[in-house]
Amino acid sequence: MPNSIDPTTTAELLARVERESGRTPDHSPLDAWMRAAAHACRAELAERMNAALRSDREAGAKRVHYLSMEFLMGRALSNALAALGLEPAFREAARQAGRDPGEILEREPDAALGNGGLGRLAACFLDSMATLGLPAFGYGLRYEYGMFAQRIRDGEQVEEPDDWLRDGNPWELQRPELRFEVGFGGAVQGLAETGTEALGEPRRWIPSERLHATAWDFIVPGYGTRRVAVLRQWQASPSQPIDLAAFSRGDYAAAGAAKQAAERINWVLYPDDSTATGRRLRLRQEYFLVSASLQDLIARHLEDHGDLQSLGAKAAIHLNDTHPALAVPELLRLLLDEHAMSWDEALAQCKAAFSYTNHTLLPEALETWPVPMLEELLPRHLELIYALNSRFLAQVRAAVPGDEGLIARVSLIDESGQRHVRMAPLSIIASHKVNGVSKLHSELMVETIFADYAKLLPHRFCNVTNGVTPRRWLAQANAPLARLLDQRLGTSPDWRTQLHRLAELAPLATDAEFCAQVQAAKAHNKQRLAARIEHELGLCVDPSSLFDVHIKRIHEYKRQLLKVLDVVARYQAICAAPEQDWLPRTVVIAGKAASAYAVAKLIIRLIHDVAAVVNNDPRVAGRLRVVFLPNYGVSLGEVLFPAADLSEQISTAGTEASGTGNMKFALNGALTIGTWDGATIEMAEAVGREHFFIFGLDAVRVRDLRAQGYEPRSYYNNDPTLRAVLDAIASGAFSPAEPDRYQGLIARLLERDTYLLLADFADYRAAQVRVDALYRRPEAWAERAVLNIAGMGAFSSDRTIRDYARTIWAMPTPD
Ligand code: 26V
Repeated sequence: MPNSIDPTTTAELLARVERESGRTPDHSPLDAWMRAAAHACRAELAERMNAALRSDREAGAKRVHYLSMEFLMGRALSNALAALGLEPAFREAARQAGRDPGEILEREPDAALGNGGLGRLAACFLDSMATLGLPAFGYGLRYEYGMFAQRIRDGEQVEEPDDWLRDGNPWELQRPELRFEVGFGGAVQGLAETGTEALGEPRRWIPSERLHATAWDFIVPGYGTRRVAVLRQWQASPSQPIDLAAFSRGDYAAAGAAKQAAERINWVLYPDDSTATGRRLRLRQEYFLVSASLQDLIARHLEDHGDLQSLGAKAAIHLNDTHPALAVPELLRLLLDEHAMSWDEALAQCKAAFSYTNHTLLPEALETWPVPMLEELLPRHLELIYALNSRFLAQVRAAVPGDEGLIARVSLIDESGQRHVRMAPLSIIASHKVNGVSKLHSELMVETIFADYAKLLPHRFCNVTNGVTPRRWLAQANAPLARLLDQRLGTSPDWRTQLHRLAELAPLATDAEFCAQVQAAKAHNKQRLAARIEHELGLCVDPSSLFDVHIKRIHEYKRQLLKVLDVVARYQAICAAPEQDWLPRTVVIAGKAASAYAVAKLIIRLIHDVAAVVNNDPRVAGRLRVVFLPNYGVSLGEVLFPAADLSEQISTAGTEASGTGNMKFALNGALTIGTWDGATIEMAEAVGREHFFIFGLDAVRVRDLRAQGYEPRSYYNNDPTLRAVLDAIASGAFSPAEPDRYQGLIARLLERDTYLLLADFADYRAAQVRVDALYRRPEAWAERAVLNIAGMGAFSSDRTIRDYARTIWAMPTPD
């Protein structure tokens, strides 16, 4: 990595800024600077992409194709500069023109083409695949509007469109030569007549609507290598952009209808709620993604290898959740109908190529599609799903005779009400491997939602625990800590690519000087966050207070509401004994609620109502502050994770599949208060459970409590602290203008409490007392912070990708 300033590169960059903006660099707008720097990186990346694709082709290399409806990439410039070794030249050029490099970087909008964990995981994976030199394509959609921008008005979430492409995207490379046709609707012509046996025969689908898919490439640099990964995002256009006959009649709506229908595909990312509205468009998006991607990879395979006999051996196709599961019938269709392969051979190729990751156990998030909708939009695919199903059920009947209950449960078709196709089973039976994303999640997956399939196909299921890229989440986000690691560990080999080297820090946990340096880095990051809070919200927070941070999508199972109950209890305790020596805390919460998720939105409102009361009460001044930072996303996360003292991971045990924020916090030296859930378990095991603040019921106890009949009201009756908290909220203590605003929310807790907040409340409070006590001993706290960092070596997405390469994709494992 060149760390010195290259004067030629600096001069080139200055010249580029001038050429692109038509003004001298000291007068060029910051946006022009950002774009010029991005274009400079893109030019270099395009060369590297070309070299990588050529050498992979010459080597006949196996490739992985990561199909995902979401890639939450965030900003790209800082990461690209670091990977290309251009950062010193960039800073120097900015300096010479009297510009602040940080301000230039801030001009770049986030590419927020994802909802949360699943989309960000895909982005970390691309970074690791590039860095490991694994030949890889990410395939997604080029959404015009990403995750909505969250504004807060009078304490309530307001969604605004995220118009991230408004000024163009300096990173993307349009590939007009990569164009494929994608059909919808119409009918299927029989080359043979229907009937079970004929279902595997080639048929001709005549779609009634034809769109074109064109590729836009975003090149992902690897770190410390010339290798790159390619994120290929599809853009739809109509095959007939204008109906001239309709235009001549003056019927402009009809004249432009095809164009509009095409443009809708790329319109906007769907939020992660399972509401039924607009579902048809979502299905069209999913099919558009998989059809274009498979046609692209088949064309490349034919160029490289001549025929499709080796498709499954040379192309790994990974389904990021079931959102791209239509790839299964689409690949079958392409092989059978377009490439004249036999049924058995086509199915064998599918199984060799496909693998599938499940990211949630929540039943409401398991995708199904109404049969009539599939029949209308994708008639040939529905036939193929039936064909797959009848063969699969025949095998099940042979293996387990006489169990029609089992047949109904494992069928690809849910016949319990209106008929639906179940997308997870479709993905399972056509894949060679199915994985969960943490040890606990993978165990629960085969014990609960996929229990029947796991009995029938025991070798298909496995675990690959998630990870995060240390380049973004440590090197880029936390410059002071990164510098310190460079000093202490050196850079050969670089911890940025060999994260297990963090283990070498463990002996330094008792080194007073090192601990002081770690604390100084933390203090710096807390100052930065405090400044951001003051700038955005006009709120002063004390950087020496304990920063207690809960950031993630707002979901009932993630229990932001439990955090609020804890805050209210603390508030009441301080008010009751103001003379006591309370440890000052700043509670920071951030996260978006899906637009149709009313309870999640109400929780955001409650956080604001509680914050308004707490932050304006002189009795708690200097001891408790509550901050909600709007518009949580990748870039805000890069400020929040490094500034946290305490990481809140408080989901009901058994509900958070893995979590990845938990890893980002610990990597940046925060201690975790959390339940025994997801990957937090493996983190605690790596660091030492005694260094975590674990509380609450574990997954087994959660199951048992539910089975024996959970009665939330008994906790209310028996715990005066809890009762006072719930009574205050329900009676309008935090919403005096509308006292019954939260009555329904509290009634839900008392009557049902699906996520067992009341059962875990007392133990959560007890754990928070332990947190306070440790924070009063800064050396002891710092020691644990260092041990946490030292234990995070295994949670690099490089390790995750090596696991996938070895156990699922059967690709040479990069070292
Ligand atoms: C659900 C839906 C439902 C319908 C519309 C679109 C949509 C989009 C996203 C989702 C949620 C997918 C599940 C998910 O994000 N799971 C998270 O995956 C992370 C990475 O594996 C994991 O760390 C989190 O624990 C898990 O909640």
